[in-house]
Amino acid sequence: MKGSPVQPAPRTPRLVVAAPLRLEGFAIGRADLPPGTVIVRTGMGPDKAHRANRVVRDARPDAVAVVGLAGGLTVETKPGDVVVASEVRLADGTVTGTCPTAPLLAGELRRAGLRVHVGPVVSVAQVAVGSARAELAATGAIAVDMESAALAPGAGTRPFAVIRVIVDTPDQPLGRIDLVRRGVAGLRTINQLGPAIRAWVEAVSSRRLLLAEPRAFCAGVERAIEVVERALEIHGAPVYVRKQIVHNTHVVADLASRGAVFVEELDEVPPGATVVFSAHGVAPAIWDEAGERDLAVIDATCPLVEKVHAEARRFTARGDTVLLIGHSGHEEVDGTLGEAPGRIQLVESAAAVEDLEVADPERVTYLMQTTLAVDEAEEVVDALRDRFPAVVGPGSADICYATSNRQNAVRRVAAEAELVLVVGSENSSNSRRLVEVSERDGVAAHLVESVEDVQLDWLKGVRTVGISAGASAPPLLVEELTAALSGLGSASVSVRSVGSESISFHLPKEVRRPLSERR
Ligand code: 0K2
Ligand code: SF4
Repeated sequence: MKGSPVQPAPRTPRLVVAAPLRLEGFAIGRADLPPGTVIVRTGMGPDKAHRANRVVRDARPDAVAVVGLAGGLTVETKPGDVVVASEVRLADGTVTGTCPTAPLLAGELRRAGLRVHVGPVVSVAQVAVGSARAELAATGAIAVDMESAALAPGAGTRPFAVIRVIVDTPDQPLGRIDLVRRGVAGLRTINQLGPAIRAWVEAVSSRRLLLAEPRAFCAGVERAIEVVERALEIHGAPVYVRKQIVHNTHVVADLASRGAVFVEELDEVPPGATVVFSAHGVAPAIWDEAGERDLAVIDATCPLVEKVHAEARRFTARGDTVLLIGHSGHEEVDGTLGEAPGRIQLVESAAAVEDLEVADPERVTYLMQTTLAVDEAEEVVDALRDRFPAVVGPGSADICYATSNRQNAVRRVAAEAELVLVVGSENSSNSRRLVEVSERDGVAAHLVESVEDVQLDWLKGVRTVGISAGASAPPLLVEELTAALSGLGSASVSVRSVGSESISFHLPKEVRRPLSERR
């Protein structure tokens, strides 16, 4: 009987767990680890760990994890917390191994309900207490053990992880009674690490990573961020910003750490203060309110959003029925609708077109939110044309260059990938559209704020991953994601480009010359 050849089931990568102490080995051995896992008890201290590397290598691992207890070095690391090493170092600062997948493991462990820290782990030859701990902490290490740095070379180029459970800290040293109580609690926590380690191992594979180009920051977002940065430089902190300057939690947290104060409404801004309006634009009523409160406004509205506002003013002024294709409740939509309250109707879908009531079907104009999915918006326009043959509008030109370019690029990678990851925040319209267009092209796709949001089971059996980022997502987050995925096995990273972008926008006059350039 003819038939396609039977493919052998993919082999689960072989994990070797190095556990220094017998009790640590026992605790992780009872965890839910992948079948075939080899546990090597290395013995305590760097010399024994170093000798154990031969046993680790002889087990022919596809991935190596060091699991055990450790001491915390920072005030944030509490007994019972889990530390996932970003790198392992000797006391003299020599880095013996890096762990690029640490944020992936940390995310998995946090979702399992554990308190997790990611950072350098330093390995010492003798138990460090008192001032020795303080000196180690001053190097930036967050935990101390005696074996991990010596075990890193045993992993070679294979995926390598170090997961340690904290039993003592500088302000909570181990007394005799604590030793037993915290030791037992720590071993119980080690026992809970199994599912995350299993997911990590099952995600180990060689992979192709395809970067969609363009991706991440657009010109309007770069401008908006620079407006806040320059306002801080010129006026000093605090500078108030109405709403999130762009819809990205990392951008907002970074600017907040530098003195920007984000408010929902203008009544939270002290009279006479400086306030920045976000990239998404505001209704004229907000400008009026700012005037009444004597606020100094710096407008970071993207010029391409402002273009749609101008169209709204022009078309309503000439008496057209204006239809705005967009998503209810989005700030940009609120701003555009506010140009002519009650005279612009929102249309959210093709299905909603039949319910529209217009005064004169011969005088209907439509506009669009700048961050819609091009294919969905075209469906709405087709429905409008069917119902109102005389309708006029911008085609899909209100959807900005950055939105449509990122959609074209993500479709390009989706055509080759089994999984698409889009970096962006949940409330970012354009980022969410990138996920949706990928899904409509038949590919599994997920929106992630950062590496830690990537669930390792998404990667199981996946050999080609497409990566993009919304217009409000910092490029650095894409680099971090690519680095973490590359740590799961040999990876080839290549770009799939649909063209480059060279657009930039002038800054508002209020911030064109920052303080540092003034005499
Ligand atoms: O995509 P959204 O409109 O939700 O906004 P962000 O994620 O902030 O992206 C920047 C676009 C701002 C205006 O179009
Ligand atoms: Fe401007 Fe488009 Fe960027 Fe929005 S996504 S800020 S409209 S360039």
